[in-house]
Amino acid sequence: MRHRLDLIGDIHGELPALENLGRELGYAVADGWRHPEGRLPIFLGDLVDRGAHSFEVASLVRELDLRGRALCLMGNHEYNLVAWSLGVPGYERPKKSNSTTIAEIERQRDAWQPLLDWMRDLPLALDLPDLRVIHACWHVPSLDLVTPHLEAPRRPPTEGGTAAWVRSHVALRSPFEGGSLVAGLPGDTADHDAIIPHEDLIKGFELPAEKPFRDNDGKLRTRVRATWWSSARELVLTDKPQVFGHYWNVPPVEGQFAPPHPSGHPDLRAWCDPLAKVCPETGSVPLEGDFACVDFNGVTNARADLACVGALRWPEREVVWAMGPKTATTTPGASD
Ligand SMILES: [Mn+2]
Repeated sequence: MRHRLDLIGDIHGELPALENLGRELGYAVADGWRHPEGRLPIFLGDLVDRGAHSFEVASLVRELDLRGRALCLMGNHEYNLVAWSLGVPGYERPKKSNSTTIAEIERQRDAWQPLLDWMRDLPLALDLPDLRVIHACWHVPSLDLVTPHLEAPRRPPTEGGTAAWVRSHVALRSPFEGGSLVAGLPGDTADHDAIIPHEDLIKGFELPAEKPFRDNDGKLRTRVRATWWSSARELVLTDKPQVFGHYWNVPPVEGQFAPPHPSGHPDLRAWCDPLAKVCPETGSVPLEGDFACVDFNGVTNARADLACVGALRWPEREVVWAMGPKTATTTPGASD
C-alpha cells in the first residue's frame, strides 16, 4: 500500500487559510477532514500564535490526531508554550511571540489544559523511508547529542492504516515526555547564549555573523540563523528528501532555492518583492529538488489582509498553497 501524505506547514492560528488549504487538498473539512483517497495530513508544528484562532487550530489538529486522522510534530511555538506552562528555566515569562496566547491561556486555563498536555508529547521528527520531516532541520551535531536521550523505539504498526504506519516512523520523541525536560538533555535553557541541541532542531541553528547586527528588537547579535539548504549543507542530513517549515522570514535569493517558495515559482516572490506579480490565492507547483519548505507565512507578509498556508503532497512532489483572510491582529514577531 502506498501511503499518501499532505505535509502541512506553519499555520499560526490562521483557521480560514488552513480550511481553504484543506479543501484545496481534497479534504472534507466540515466532515472531520475525511479524504476520499484516504490521504493523511501531517502538521509540521507552529499551529499557534499570531493569528486569532490558536485555540481552534490546536483543538482541530488534536482531535484529528486523537482519532488517527492526522499526525503533528512539535514546532518552536508549541515548545515555547509547553516550556512556559511547565516552568522550564528561561521560559518563566511570556515572549513577545506568545504573550497574546499566554494571556488567553491564563483566562481559559481549563479549556487550554488538554491542548497543553497534548502539545507536551508531540514528537520532534519523522524519518520515513523516502522523506525526512521536522520543523526546522536535521542538524547533525545536535542530532548526535540528543538522539541518545530522545530516540524513539522503532516498532512496526500494531494496527492498519496510514496514521499508524507514519507513527511507527517517529525518529525523535518529545523533549518533555514525563512532564518536564527529559533528564540529561544537554544545554542550559536559562542561559540565553547557550547552544541547546534539541532546540536547534526545531528553531534552526545559528552560525557566526559576518559582522554584528541589530535584530528587529534592536538587540545586538553576533550569530545568524543558518539558511542550511544553501550555506551549511555539510552540517545537516541531506541523504533523502526533507520537508520542513519555520523559515518564513528568510528572503529569497535569486537563482537559489529559498523558502518559502521551494519550487522557485516566480509568483511566490511576491512575499518580499512588491514589484513581483501577486501570488494567486490558491495554487500548486511541482517541487524541484529535494528540499521543501512549507512555511508560507512570508508569502503574504506584506499584505495586511491575507494569510497563507502551504503543504507538500507526497509522493506526488507537489507544493500546494491556499490563502484566507488574515486574522492576525499584530504583525509577525520574532520567531523565538
Ligand atoms: Mn517555527
